[in-house]
Amino acid sequence: MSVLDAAAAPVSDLDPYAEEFLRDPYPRQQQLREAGAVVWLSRHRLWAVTRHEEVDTVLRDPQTYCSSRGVGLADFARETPWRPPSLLLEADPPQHTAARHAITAVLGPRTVREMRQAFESRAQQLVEELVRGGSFDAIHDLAERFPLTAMSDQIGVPQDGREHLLVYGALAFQAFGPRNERTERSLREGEQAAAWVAEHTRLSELRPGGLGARIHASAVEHGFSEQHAELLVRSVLTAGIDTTVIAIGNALWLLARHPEQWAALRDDPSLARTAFEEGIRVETPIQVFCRTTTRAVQLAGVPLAEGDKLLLLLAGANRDPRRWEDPERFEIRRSASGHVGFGAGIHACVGQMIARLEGEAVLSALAARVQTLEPAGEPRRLIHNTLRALSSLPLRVVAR
Ligand code: OVM
Repeated sequence: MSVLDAAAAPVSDLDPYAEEFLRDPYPRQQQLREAGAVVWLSRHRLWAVTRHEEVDTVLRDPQTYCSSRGVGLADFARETPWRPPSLLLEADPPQHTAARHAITAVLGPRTVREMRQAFESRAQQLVEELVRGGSFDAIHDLAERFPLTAMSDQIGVPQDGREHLLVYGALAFQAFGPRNERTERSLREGEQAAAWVAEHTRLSELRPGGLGARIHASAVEHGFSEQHAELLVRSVLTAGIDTTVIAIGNALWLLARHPEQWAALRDDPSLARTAFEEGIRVETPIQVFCRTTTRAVQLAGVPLAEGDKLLLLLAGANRDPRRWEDPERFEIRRSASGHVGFGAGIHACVGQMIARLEGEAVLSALAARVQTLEPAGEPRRLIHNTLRALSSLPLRVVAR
């Protein structure tokens, strides 16, 4: 950015990685959104893209806004990434296209259909147990337990050590932020988890016939080396468990705080899927992702230089009043489709149909079995560079 151009663009010294921002992000995201569609963040020297229309535009133009220079603050053209880049997330066409094909061949509609029965029974079983107990920690006892059992079984990792997937997911997302104390701590505390994940990307460690083994095989069939096949399995282990834990936890928190929305779901469990989607819109698990410009370009009238980093406020876009009526309101009957919580365009979440199936299974099992769902103590918030999540959520339920 030249000195001249700076005058044309709004500037903010808000720090999206400051603790007070992360604790209560929505008023600050709104402030940035009202300052402009594209705002220069002087503290981190990058652009915030604040509104739904422009976030969507950037996500759908991977030629101009690339992923191969990293989708966090680190520019891979200048800095060494903390781990070998993902062949899927941190890649552009044509390399990305090949990786996407290899993985989509496994995670397609047929696979998703075949998982429904197992997910529904596991969700019903867990809910039954929790209803008997009456009160529980919805993060530990439900939001974490469901993906860690049902989805890990599908992937085909052994039971022993699965909890490393939560630590590893949190670490990978932390590292999209700056190398601040949060990132450093996650790197220190995630060392064992990273070793476990690396080991369990290997075909020899994955259950034959499971998603992991099938992705590995599909990758090799698509011409990837053994090592690259392992990297593709790593994508699923990174992004396939922790994210759904958070989305389920956030949905439960929203439902517990909005009794009329809970009542609507209980009275019509077929709303489970849209309720989960609406939860992702208002409490977007992955709050931000970055892109890097491949050329000089104007976005919303703001001139960007080649190599500029853009911080896409996905959560801000999902609450943009230009796109959503009464955006702050959690309304499970609304159509939240078009939200960017799963991204958009060629990089849109490859596991989103599985995520939705998980959310639907958990929420419909609760709706079928529970009369009232209430807070039973103060939730605890995780303060994280990229993720909007709770670490504890005490709930009380009464059977119907
Ligand atoms: C990956 C990946 C994909 C999506 C999200 C993500 C850490 C990682 O390919 O490793 O977040």
